[in-house]
Amino acid sequence: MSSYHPLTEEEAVELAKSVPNVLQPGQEIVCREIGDGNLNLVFHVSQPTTGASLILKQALPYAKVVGESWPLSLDRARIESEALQIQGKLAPGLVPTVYLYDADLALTVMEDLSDHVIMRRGLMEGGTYPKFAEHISEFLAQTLFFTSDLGMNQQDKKALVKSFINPDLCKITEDLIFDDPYTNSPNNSFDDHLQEEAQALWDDTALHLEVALLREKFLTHAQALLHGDLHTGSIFITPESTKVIDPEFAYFGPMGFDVGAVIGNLLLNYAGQEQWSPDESTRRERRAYLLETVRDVWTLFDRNFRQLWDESVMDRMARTQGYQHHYVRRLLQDTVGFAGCKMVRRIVGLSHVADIDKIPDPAIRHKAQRLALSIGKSLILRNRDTFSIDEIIDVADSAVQAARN
Ligand code: SR1
Ligand code: MG
Repeated sequence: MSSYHPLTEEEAVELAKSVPNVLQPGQEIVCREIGDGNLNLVFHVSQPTTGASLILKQALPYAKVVGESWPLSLDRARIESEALQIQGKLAPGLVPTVYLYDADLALTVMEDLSDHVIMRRGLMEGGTYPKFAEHISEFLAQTLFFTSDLGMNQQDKKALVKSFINPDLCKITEDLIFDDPYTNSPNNSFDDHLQEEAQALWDDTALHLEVALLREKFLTHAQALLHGDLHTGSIFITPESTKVIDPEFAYFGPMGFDVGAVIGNLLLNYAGQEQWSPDESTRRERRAYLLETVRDVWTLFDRNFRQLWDESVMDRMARTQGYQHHYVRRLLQDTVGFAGCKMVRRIVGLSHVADIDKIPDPAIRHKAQRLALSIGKSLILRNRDTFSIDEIIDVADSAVQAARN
């Protein structure tokens, strides 16, 4: 019989003590439940006298953000710990170290990253991260290339696809990102002042066609092992270090979904800059910095991915002249479409982002929301016609200009 139950802080301490070589015996231990996400319990266990600490993350059998009426499989804890281990091998130093996984308790014990900040918070506070684009593009290129049919044995890949079947978490994405925002769904949640913009989303059939095509890719295109929820709240950061956390949504899907998540979330912060920059000139600089980061993320990813392809591709047919060009172009187009979907869902869907929702003045918040929707919709509408990352920068720039006029 399973011994699963939600842990108390006292039990978390006992489990933490069982991890070899972290906490020292006989010293005071402090434990706090710090989970502020949508789904899990997170315990921070530390030892003030030695400075040692670790994190225990336990899956709950339902979505915490909604309650027990939304059951969720505990298997996501296995998926998360296995994904972290694969990503740790492919992108060393860019994910936390996993110390232990307990299947019965749906528990992963891992490295504490409290010396980092959550990137979403860091960006809202005006932080700059000169290594971010290099790190995240390496993470993306390594993890996506080497879990795809390009970079791994294709029969082994099929076995891996099987062990990353993640129906409950995929269903969240299928509904919250690719369905609810485009209809009057009870799951949606938005400020009253957005009623007109929401109605426009529900009525826009050209937009629906693009979202349906992107949704189809998410449902059917088992291209590589994705992180699956790579927003700026899933990234711990300092100016020197980047750590990707929380891959519980991992499954085999379209690569552009991960790349687009990063870009869409940078652009959500960009949309909120009237709040997060104190004056016009800082705002201009800040927006330029964010757009430069968007450009660098794609450009470095593109370079790394092509280099891995040239050096390590497993598939003879993938060496066919012109194929790489075609593949990477489709990957950019998917990235653009998924980035747009990620933006729209955070404005009208169930789960929002602090970059926008923490704007206290409703008029400034409304402007930020409209800007995010305008950029998001443009990205979705033009995804299949995009040939360069510069076009995305132009979309974001023009949306700001249009909002001024
Ligand atoms: C019910 S879960 C809502 C959202 O939280 C996660 O971080 C994912 O982004 C998901 O869509
Ligand atoms: Mg998460």
